[in-house]
Amino acid sequence: DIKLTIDNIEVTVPEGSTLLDAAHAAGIDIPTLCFLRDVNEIGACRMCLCEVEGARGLVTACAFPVSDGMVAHTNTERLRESRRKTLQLIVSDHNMDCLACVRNNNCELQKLCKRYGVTDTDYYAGKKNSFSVDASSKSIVRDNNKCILCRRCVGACENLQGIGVIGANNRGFDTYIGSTFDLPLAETSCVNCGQCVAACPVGALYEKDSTAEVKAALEDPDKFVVVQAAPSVRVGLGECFGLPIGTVVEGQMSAALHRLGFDRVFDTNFSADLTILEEAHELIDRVQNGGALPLITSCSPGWIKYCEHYYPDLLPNVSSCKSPQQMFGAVVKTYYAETMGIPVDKIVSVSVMPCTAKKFECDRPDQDAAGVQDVDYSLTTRELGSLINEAGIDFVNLPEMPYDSPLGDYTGAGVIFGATGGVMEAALRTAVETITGEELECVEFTDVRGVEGVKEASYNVGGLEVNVAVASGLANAKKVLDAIRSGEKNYTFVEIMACPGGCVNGGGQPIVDSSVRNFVDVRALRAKGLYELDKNKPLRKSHENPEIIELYKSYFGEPGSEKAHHILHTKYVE
Ligand code: HC0
Ligand code: SF4
Repeated sequence: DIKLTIDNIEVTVPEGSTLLDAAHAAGIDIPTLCFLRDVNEIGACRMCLCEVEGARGLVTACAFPVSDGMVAHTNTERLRESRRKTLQLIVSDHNMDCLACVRNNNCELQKLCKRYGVTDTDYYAGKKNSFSVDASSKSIVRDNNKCILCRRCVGACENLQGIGVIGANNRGFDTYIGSTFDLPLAETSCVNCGQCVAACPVGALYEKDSTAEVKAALEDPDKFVVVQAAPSVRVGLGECFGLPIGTVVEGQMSAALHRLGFDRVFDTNFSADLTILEEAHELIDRVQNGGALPLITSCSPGWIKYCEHYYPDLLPNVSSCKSPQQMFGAVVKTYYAETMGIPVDKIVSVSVMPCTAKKFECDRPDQDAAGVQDVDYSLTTRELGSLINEAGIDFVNLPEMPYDSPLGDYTGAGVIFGATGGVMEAALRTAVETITGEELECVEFTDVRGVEGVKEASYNVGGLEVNVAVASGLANAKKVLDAIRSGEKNYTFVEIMACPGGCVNGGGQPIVDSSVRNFVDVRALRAKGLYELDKNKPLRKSHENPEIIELYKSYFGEPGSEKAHHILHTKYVE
């Protein structure tokens, strides 16, 4: 351990800590802008400069290792003046269009300007850069007029996802963040994951907003507007209303969606259960009949696009199952429309997802079981938060409401989809019972839980050796995919989620300030909420969901039936 003094307080911290860590341990928040742990550790923005007695000049706290007996100061007038200057320089080349900004009130630059009393936005008045906004992508908008060149987005794309389609172009005053050859984002290999959006401290990156279209549908008396909400939204949405990270707000969310005027409020967890029936069937079929193995999950649209760009040779391994979002949309416009006698062209199908890539997924080809798009609009958790806020709904104090039935009931297996390893565990619960014909003694497959980037396990299932791997974050997925490609690993079943930690940490979830994200594991806190929900469910295996049993009995017949294939499965493009 190391003992040091920060702002007249004695602190003891583990070896290897930086001054930023040590100050945090002492309850002091040193301001940062470019530093995002494990994403961008370049020590470039100079916001975190501090004084260390005996050191030459000021030090960058985010990178400076502490040592025994060190004496540091984080809040002297010299430092405050330096931070003011840094901020003044940034805002002098920023369009300061705060009122029209999606990050108004949730912007790290705005917060720091307030904290250091920077109000003179033209202190260094002069030429400002002016950029056109890149709205080419179906998921992400890039507005360089707000960019502060912190490079957190660049780090997210490169280090978390291993993609690196955005980087700094030009030099000096002309520097801007863009794609190679300045291509529109839609023409690059961007997979729409939104990890760059979640990393952005300001309003330079945000999702393509679909709230106007959804509000118009809700106002239209001729439309029957249904909504489904993804597993992870219920452990993220509360953050939009000041609740602690990972708070479960399932019942409040249903109540809010009803109040917003949706005609039916359904649950993607239901179709997660449905996905398991189809995917477990596909797995068993491939194992027994010599199909392409490993089978790889298909529910994460960022991962699908990545596979199409970088591993097209592995597309035969990817499950043909549509994602739960798309299965839901397909079931609403076929089974539900037919059973309830609602004309398909009256139905507007909306989803709420922790994801930006789901917007892209809605528009993919062969996602139109009833001849029209399965899902019409996909909103992020943040967009739903803004609709609820605009409606003046007192979210935190809302009396809880259940989800509508049918298509609203789920088992514990469906809800854990949102955490990395959840789809694997849910599939194992069903596949193992199907193969062995015996009831599982313990439904918890803890080897595949947790936030590690790559997890592996082996199970003996009725004499059959089943090797599984789970990867989240595309840089981690790459390791698993390369091992499959080279033949080094012999997996039976592989789960891949594009975002690190899975959907709970999706690019559409509420954005967590770096001053928090640098010190807590947001992924683990949100995942905990999902596993709690699972634990408290009376039914924890997808094939025991009574609404799913009924759906097969009255409509699809068996998992993998011709009708199921037509409605619930899809193809990919090489
Ligand atoms: Fe997910 Fe999904 S679990 S991708 O991670 O599989 O976005 O939460 O809705 O579709 O269910 C996201 C989350 C979903 C889907 C489900 C899957
Ligand atoms: Fe990179 Fe994902 Fe952002 Fe696209 S959406 S630029 S892949 S981080």
